[in-house]
Amino acid sequence: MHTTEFILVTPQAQPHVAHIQLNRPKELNALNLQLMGELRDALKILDEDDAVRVIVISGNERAFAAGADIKQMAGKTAIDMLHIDQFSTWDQIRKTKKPLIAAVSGFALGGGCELAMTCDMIVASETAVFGQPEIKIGVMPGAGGTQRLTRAIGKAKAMEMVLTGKFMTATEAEKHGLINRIVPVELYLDEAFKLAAEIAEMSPVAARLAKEAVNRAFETHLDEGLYFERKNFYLCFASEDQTEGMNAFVEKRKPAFKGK
Ligand code: CO8
Repeated sequence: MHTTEFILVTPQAQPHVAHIQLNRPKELNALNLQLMGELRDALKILDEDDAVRVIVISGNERAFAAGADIKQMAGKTAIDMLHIDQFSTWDQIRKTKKPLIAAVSGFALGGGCELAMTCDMIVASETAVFGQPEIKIGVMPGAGGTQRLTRAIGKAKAMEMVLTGKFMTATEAEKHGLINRIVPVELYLDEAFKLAAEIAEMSPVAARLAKEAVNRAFETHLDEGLYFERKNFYLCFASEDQTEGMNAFVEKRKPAFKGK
């Protein structure tokens, strides 16, 4: 793994589970370009590492991430932003094949909320707050917030959050389907790792194909999504893990998945 300044990477935080911690605590993990580049590179390496099956991304208790780095963006013109092309980094993160779990405590705002929503699941501490407050600084969400938030919590709530910049508590976020669960703050990381461990026991082949298929639900019409799901379902039957998983069931034993 490369040396990183703004993230901490533990490839085997527990068996088959990697941990990336966003680590700019004084700036509430504001997502500057370097941090995002480090995150993209780390995810690519972990995605290619056969020993890793699930990746947990967290911040710290006070902040998952308080958004894009406003200080870095403040003086930029539209053409600067076009040349910087930061969203190609986000596009690559989105292509991560392994399941990503965001462990969120404290602020998940702007790009921080968008990063959590780019993950496949969100485990939140009871102190977590979610928001797209960009409107308050004269802009709007740019890394998928208008799309992912709307799909997750519905138009009315998403519109209100995006147009007023109001935050949503963890309790509201759970009620509206944005997150998987809320736990006391001292347990949020453990809970994310517990969920990761559960997924890491499954066939990595099936997990990859299933993740792709669930994501299609957001990206396409039902007909095409069902077609895509079916193709991936058939593809599972080309894996040794499928034979192992089904035989283990018949033989009443625990399967030993190999990711093949
Ligand atoms: N960018 C840069 N610095 C930040 C950011 C940020 N987003 N958020 C906090 N900080 C810094 C503060 O400036 C402060 O630094 P300093 O000590 O040097 O003054 C330090 O972190 C601590 O913050 P506060 O003193 O403000 O802490 P409070 O507890 O008083 O307030 C808040 C916490 C409410 C989270 C407050 O810091 C805040 O409102 N932050 C900005 C939130 C925001 O507007 N986020 C959206 C940013 S725009 C965006 O995300 C666009 C996304 C699209 C592109 C995505 C690409 C990555």
